[in-house]
Formats: sequence, structure tokens, C-alpha cells
Amino acid sequence: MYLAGVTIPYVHAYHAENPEFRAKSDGFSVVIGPAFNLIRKIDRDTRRCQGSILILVLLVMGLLAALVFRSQTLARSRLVGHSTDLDRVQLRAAMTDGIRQALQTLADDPTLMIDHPHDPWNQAIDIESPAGVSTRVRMVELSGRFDLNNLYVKAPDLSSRPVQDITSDIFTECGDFEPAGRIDALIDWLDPDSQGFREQAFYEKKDPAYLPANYWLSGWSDLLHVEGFDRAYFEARQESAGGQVFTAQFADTLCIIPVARNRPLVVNINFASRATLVGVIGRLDSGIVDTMIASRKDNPISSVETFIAVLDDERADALRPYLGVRSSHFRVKANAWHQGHASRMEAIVQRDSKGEISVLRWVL
Ligand SMILES: [Ca+2]
Ligand SMILES: [Ca+2]
Repeated sequence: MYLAGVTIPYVHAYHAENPEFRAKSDGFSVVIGPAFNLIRKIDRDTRRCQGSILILVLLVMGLLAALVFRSQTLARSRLVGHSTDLDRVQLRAAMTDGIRQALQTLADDPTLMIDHPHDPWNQAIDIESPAGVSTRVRMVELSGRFDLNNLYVKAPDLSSRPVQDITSDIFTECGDFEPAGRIDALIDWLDPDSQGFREQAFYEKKDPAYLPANYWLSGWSDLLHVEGFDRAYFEARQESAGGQVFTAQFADTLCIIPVARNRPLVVNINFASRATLVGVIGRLDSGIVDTMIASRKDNPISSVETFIAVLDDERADALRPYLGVRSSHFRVKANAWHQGHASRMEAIVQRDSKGEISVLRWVL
């Protein structure tokens, strides 16, 4: 009887060299005798059968071991996931408590109409919870910087110094000596109309095309969409830092506060950097900037009038709307750590003259 299928030619080939060749296949032995005398013998080899059972048992045991290992791994990862969730909740709760405490200190400021770096709210708060969570909360004063969203004010005061001129001077302090095109593009991005060179028609031609916001900047990343403000521009400003002149940093001189306004937000001269003050006041009158910085060193300046009184009336009127001694906007930043996990939380807040605080935006 012939073996079925393709095995026969194979067996024939071997038979030519080994007349007594015994070929095996699963469950069968094929004894090959003299040439072309193939005999199929159904020979259930007992030892082979035992071997097969042993292999089967080993396979089953291996499978069971794999299942047990898998279930243990899953259980362990669920435990780790649960622990991570618990840590996240603890960190979040600790930061929320820290921010609440910092905002309370800000609201309880005994000098609401005058703000200075020596104010109690300007000190970092460190908290260690009984559960071992470490939290640090810092209040970053924003009113010492000039807000880029001032570039669009609904009802500008015509006697004031133009916001574009102030922004241009601050950009120059930061090492940008040709800021006019960028500032025009930013105004087009902010203003609600479509009249300008960097409006809808311009951005529609980009690849990929997009539309200008015609609205407030909500953060620094928004600027990257505005013509002229790509990453290379900011990196070039970063690299220019280190010297004394025209090397101010955008982050130290400018801010972005996402809130509507009819007038520009006032710069607090008790907090502003020299570059911000020079930008707002102008290089021609930068002498009063040096006087301001010397005067505020140990004690807060309580009025801007003392300083702008030396200017002629027209110049004083042009600057008065931009300068003050009170801070209205802050960024509260919280960081928390626990057993190798860390988390952070931020909020931009506004404080009115009565000490009432409102959160403008959370950054989680
Ligand atoms: Ca104060
Ligand atoms: Ca526009």
C-alpha cells in the first residue's frame, strides 16, 4: 500500500541509499524494505506516546504558568495604577490647598493700593502635609510687565503715548531692532476687523492655511501663529541674553493677560524691570527710570506723580495712563512632590482694589 500524497517520492529517494530505512511520521512508522516494497505499519510506539503525553503535560503546565504570571502582572499593574491615581489626587489636593492659602495672603494684603516686592504675598509658601506631600506655591507678579494684549484697546486715549510705540521700544530693549512689521502683524491678529496686511487673506495663503484669531492672546504659544513670531525668532532673543544693553528677555518685560479692557493695563513701577520702564517711558526720559529704581529699593513708591512731575504736561499726560504703584494681575504657581511623583498647577488671577480675587484662567 502506498503512502498518500507527497511523502512517497521523498521515501523513494531515501530508499535508494538506505534499503532498511525506517521513516516515521506522527503516530505511524513506515518500514521501507526492498526497493518499491513499501509497507505501512500502524505501530503506536508506546514510548513515543508517553513522550507526547509528557510534552502535552509540559505544555499545559507552561500555559497555566503563563496565565498565572499574566494575572499577577495585571494585578501588580492595577495596584501601581491605583497607587499613581492616589498620588495624583494627593498632589492635586495639596496644590489646591497651597494655592488657596496663597490667594488668601494676596487678598489679606494690608496695602492693597501699593504693591512692592516686600509684600507678604510675594514670599513663596512651603507646605509639608502629614501624608508626606511637599508643596511650594509662588506668586508671580505680572503688573510689572507690559501686556501685549494692550495692543488692542477699544477706546484708546489719544493723548496717551501710542501702545505700538511702547511695545516697539520694549522689543528693541530685547534686541529686536526692526519690530514694526511684527507689531503690525500682532495688531491685525488681535483686532476684530480684517483690514490690514496680516489678516484673513494673508493666512489663507499659508500651507496649511488658517485664520487669524481676531481676539486676545491667551498665552505665549499663540504668538507662534502670528506672522514674524516663529521659534527661531524667540531662540535668537534667548541667545542674545547675557550682556547689559538690548538683551532684556520677553518673559521679564512683557506678559499676556487674557482679559478684556477699555484702557491699557497699568505697569506697577515698584516691580517693573528697567527695560520695561525704559520701554514705557522712552529712552529720551530714561533718567526718571534710574530715579524710580533707586527710590523703590527699600521702600515702595507710593505715587507716580513725584516722578512724572519733572516732565512737561503733555509728556506727563502721555505716560500717566500706563504707570501705577498697584498690582492687579498675578500668576500663582504650585508644585508638589510625593514619593517620586511630581505635579504642577498654575492660575492667572486678578485682584481688584478691594482685594477681591477672580481666577481668569487655570493652567493644569
Ligand atoms: Ca500691597
Ligand atoms: Ca484682525
